[in-house]
Amino acid sequence: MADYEKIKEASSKHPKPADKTFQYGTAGFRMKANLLNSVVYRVGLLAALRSRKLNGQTIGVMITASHNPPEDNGVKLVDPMGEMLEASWEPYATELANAQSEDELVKIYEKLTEDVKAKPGAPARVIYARDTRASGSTLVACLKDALDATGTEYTDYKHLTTPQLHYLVRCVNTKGTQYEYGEVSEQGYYKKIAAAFKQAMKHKKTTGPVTVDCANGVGGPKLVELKKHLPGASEGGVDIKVVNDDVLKPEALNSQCGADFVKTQQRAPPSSKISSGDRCASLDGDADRIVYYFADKDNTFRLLDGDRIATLAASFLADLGRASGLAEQLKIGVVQTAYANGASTQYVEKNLKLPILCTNTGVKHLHHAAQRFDIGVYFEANGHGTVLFSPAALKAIANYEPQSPAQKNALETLRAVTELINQTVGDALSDLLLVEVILAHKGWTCQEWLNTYVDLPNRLVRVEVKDRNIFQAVDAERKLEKPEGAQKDIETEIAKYTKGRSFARASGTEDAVRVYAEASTRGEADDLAARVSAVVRRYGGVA
Ligand code: G16
Repeated sequence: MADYEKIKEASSKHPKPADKTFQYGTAGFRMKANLLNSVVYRVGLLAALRSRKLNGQTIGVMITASHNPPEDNGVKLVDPMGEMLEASWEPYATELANAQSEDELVKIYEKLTEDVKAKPGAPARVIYARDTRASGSTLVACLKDALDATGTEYTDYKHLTTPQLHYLVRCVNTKGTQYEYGEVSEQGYYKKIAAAFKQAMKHKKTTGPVTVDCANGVGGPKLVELKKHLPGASEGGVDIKVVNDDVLKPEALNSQCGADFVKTQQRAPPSSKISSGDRCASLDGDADRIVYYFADKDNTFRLLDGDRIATLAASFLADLGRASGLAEQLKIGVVQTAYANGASTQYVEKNLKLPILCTNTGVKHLHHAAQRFDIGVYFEANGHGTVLFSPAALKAIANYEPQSPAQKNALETLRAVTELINQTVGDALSDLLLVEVILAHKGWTCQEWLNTYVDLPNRLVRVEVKDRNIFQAVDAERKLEKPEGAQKDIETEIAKYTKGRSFARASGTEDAVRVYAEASTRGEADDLAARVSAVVRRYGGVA
C-alpha cells in the first residue's frame, strides 16, 4: 500500500524544475536528460499505481530517447500485454509530472488512486530497462526511489532494446496461461526468434550478407548476442555484418548514422562502405525502427523504408494465406500515417487490393488500428512497425489441417512467422529477420524489392519555431486546424505542384515542427517542402 509520507520524502530529492511544463507525448516524456529526474520519479509512481489497479500485473518502464541525440533521454510505460500505456492514463502521467510541490503531488496521487479504484492492498510489480545513454543510471535511481516509496516489487533488466522490454512484460504477465508468450528472460527472447527464423528459413537461402548499422546504440550488442543463436550463411541462415555498434562512446549514438539519419537525410551513413548491390539496414538508438537501403547499379542510393517493409510483409502474408488455404479466414489490412509515400498507399490499394487505415503518428495509434484486422500490418515510414495477428487468426493458423503438401509448407512458414514477429511493438531485430525471410522466400534482391512501385520524391524537414504547440493538426495529422490561416496557405503552395502533397505537424518527441512534402519530381518536392516550411516559420516565429 502506498505510504504518502514516504512518497513525499523521496520526491523532495527530485524537485520539479519550476519553469517547465511536461507532456506525455508520442513516445512518453522526452527531452534533455538533466530535466527528467522528477519526471522519471513520478512515472515510477504511476507505474506502481497502474500495476495496483490491475491487481499486480507487471508494468514496464523503459528509459530511452530512441532516435534523439545523446544528451536527451526519455521514459515511457508499457502495459501488461506489452503494449504502450493505455491512452486514458497519459493525462495522469502529465498531471503528476506537472505537480509543482510535494504536497500537490501527493494530493494528485491520492485522488488518482481513488479515481481509478486501485485496491490499496494490491501488490505492485514493475520491470524496467534502459538504453545505453550516459544519463540512464541517474534516471534509474530516480525510478527506484519511486518504486521503493510505493512498496513495489521490481526487477532491473539493465540494458535492453525497447522491444525486448515489451516482450518481457508480455512474457511475465502471460506466464502459466494459455497465452504464454515466451521465456521471461533476454535469452528467452533470442531463443524464441532464432527458433522461428530457422523454421521459416527451412529449404530457403539468403543471398549475400546484410550489413546492419546499429546507430551506436543498444541494438548493437543485442544484435551481436542474437547472432549467436542464428545459423550462419553456410548453414542456411543469414550473414549479418554488424557496424556502428560502439556503445562506449556516448556521443556517437545516432550521430551520422542510424535509421532516423538515413530516412531523413536519404543517404547512407557517411562511414558506410556500401558498394553497388550491397544489402544494408539501419536501426535506431533503441532498436525499435529499421530501414533498408542499397546502392543501385548506377551507385544511386535507394531507400527501402517502413512503407516498403509494410508492402513486402503484406504481400508475403497474403501469398502465404492463399497458399495455405486460409485466405478466407485471414483478412489482411495495412495501417499507415500521413508520412506514408502516396505511391505506397496506391500500391497497397490497387495492386495488393488490401484495405488501408491512416492514423496519427505514434505506434500506439497504429497498433490499435491494426487490431481491427485478422492480420494487421502497421509501419510508419520511418521504419517503426510490426504485424499483429488476432487471437482468431492465430487459432485458425494453429488448428488448420493442410489439404496438400504445398498447403503444409505454407502453413509451416506462416506459423513460424507468427513466432518470429514481435507482436507487442515494432522491433528492429525481429523485423530485420522477417525481411530476410521474405527476401529469401521471394528470391529477391533489394532492386527487385524496389521495383514493386516507384516512390514519389519526398522531403522531410524539421522546422524550429518559438512554440511548436500552437500547431494543432487534425484529420490524421494531414491538416492544421491551428494557427488559423496556416492550412489555407499550405494548400495554396500545394496547388502549385503536380501530385503535390504536404502537411505540417508538431513533433511529439523533439522541440520542432515537422514538414513533409512529396511531388512528382525531386526538385518540386524540395521546393514544396521549403515553401511549406516558410509558412510554418511565418506563423510560428523563428525559434
Ligand atoms: C517515436 C515514436 C514513433 C514516431 C517517432 C517520431 O519513435 O515511437 O511512433 O514516429 O517518435 O515522432 P514525432 O514525429 O512525434 O517526433 P522513436 O523511435 O523515437 O521512439
